[in-house]
Amino acid sequence: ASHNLSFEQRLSMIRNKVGRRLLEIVLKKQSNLAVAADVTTSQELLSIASQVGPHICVLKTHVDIIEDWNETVCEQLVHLAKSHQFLIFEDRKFADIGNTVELQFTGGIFHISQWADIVNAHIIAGPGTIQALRKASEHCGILLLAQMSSKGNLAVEEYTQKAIQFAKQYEDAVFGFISMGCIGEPNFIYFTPGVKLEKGGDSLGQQYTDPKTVIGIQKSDIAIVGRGIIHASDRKEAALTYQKACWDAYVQRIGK
Ligand code: 5IU
Repeated sequence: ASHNLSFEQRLSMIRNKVGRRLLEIVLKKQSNLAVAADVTTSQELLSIASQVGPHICVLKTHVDIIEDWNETVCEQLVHLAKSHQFLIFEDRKFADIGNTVELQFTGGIFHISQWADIVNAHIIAGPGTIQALRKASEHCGILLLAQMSSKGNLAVEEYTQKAIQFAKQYEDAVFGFISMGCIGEPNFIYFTPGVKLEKGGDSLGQQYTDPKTVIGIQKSDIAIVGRGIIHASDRKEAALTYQKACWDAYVQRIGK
């Protein structure tokens, strides 16, 4: 499936309000860049959020790898998200039965439902996972994993199609996918991880594609960049470079 509509044209097509808010931010900041902050201390997480904040639409977190997470850190992160205008995407990849997912989403020591704007879910356990997330918070938009960037992953063909089917069924809550590009209709938003200006991968199966290919050719919407920015000597400058590369690829694709 392929379309050539702009973010402006798609805004009113998105059913979920977090999805619409995301496109408003994307347009206002001219940024379709998400940064993956895979770091292990709250100090690093917060410093990344303030360094790259002006250049991103989304900050993707893995709170369970932060060794000193607490409520104050959470408040500071939310504050940075408000002042720099980005959404917080907790990459929790919920995958259990609905009842367990509800507890994981709302409880534990992270209380993800209280601060995350976006979370994602595997479809392996069936629609109950989505139902639980939707029931627990109407403030949090959901992305479904339809494809993955890692070598040998099983999210292919029929599995991908099933994710699309689930998304359509829960379009009030699900506003997009983790996928390698545009795999469906313009009323969903496509997020792609495994993005880096230098092609290649890592020693554990990650496979990188450059922004131009991801946004321009594979027609994804939001590029998720982790180590390409996190490991740069100047993260702010790297974020600006990626912001421009991703936005230019979008503008070229749309033909404006
Ligand atoms: N991530 C992937 N691939 C996937 C999914 C998630 O890389 O298919 I779903 C996450 C893992 C990490 C980030 O948080 O995206 C990519 O980071 P690097 O750009 O550092 O590889």
